[in-house]
Amino acid sequence: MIDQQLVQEHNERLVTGVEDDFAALSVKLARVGVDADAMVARAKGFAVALPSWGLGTGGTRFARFPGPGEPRNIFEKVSDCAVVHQLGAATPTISLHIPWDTPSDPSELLGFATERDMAFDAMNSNTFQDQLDQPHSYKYGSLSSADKGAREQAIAHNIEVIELGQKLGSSALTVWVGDGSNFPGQQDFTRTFERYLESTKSVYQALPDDWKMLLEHKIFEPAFYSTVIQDWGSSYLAATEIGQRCACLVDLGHHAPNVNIEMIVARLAQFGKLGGFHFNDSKYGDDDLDSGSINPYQLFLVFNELVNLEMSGRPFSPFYMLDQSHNVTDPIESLIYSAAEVQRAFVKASLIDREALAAFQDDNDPMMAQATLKAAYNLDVEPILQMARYQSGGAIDPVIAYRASGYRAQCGIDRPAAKTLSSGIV
Ligand code: AOS
Ligand code: ZN
Ligand code: ZN
Ligand code: ZN
Repeated sequence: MIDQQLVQEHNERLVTGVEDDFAALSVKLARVGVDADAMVARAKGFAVALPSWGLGTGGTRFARFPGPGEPRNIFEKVSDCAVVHQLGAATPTISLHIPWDTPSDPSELLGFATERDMAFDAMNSNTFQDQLDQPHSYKYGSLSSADKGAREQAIAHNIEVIELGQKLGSSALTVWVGDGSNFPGQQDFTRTFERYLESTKSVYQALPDDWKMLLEHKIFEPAFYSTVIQDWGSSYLAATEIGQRCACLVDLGHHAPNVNIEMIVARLAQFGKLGGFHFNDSKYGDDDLDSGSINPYQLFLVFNELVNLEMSGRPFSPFYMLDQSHNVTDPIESLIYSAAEVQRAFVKASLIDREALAAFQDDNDPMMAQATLKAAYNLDVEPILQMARYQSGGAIDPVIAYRASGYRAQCGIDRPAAKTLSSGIV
């Protein structure tokens, strides 16, 4: 990890300015009855999980351009995650992808993570690609495959992921499958969905009582004509059929262009089936760009719904994770920055005057209703985020502190990369 002394010196240089900005913002917020310290406490309580696969440079189907000092195994990934959390103070957990990051000794990995104050979040299974030595191929599907052997293999894999997760202190399984078809007529929609339901029900039977199973839908890709769980409707139907502890996971990049994602969030929340999120941003498809980099207002509107749900008093504990592919940035920097963007949306959404908003809605006053949202969105809450990081022992400006630490350069020395021309694939 980074020498805490360095972080402290960084903070000492900046803290007076932050205190001034925070004092000014506190006065401003007090005028509308908001306690800035309470907002700092809320920001400090916010957490989003890091994806174990997000620490290396991603890639596209065309190429991958690795950076220096990339983590070569799950231990190095956990080390990098610990740095992200040390500086950004918003990412205390890691979401593992199996088998990409299967530990040979789970208790050793748990110990390694615990020493660094990191814990494990939802587990991600992978039946969208074949592994060496696996008897059945997923070329034509996994949990919904017409091939019984492939289905059974996919079920067994998911159960193994649950069992591994139990050893690591996780409490959720996220299931995303690429199952679908590329040609009209290739698959019977109904029979395929029936097979998917039957398989996921078998996985659910192995789910511990205190676990959640999260179904992640995606409109297309890798299948380009039809996808089994292509939308929130299919996801909701499946989650409802499967059982009470099964819920839907919303990845922001998995929708048709212009879809009103925040309304999907509201619908799922209203009927108790909102299980979690994969945060990222996109302009065209499942671009997996950094959260808030393209459409921060949408992110804010999603959090408006989430804060609404929280305030409603209904049971609320969705799993949050960043699901991004970092192609041109240092993944550590992107993850630090993205987590703060998600946290920013959360804080801004917490500032919405909900009583006033409800009154404008009931008065049919669209101008003032949207202005109420914008009043919160347009506030610069950076001093709240800075104060939260400072009080949590993180860095006031985490990306600057990270660069000054020379961590990446040191990794470049400690983790010599194998000389291969690596190609493609996220
Ligand atoms: C795929 O598009 C999904 O976003 C999944 O969450 C997937 O498991 C993850 O992105 C790793 O590839
Ligand atoms: Zn995802
Ligand atoms: Zn995706
Ligand atoms: Zn994505």
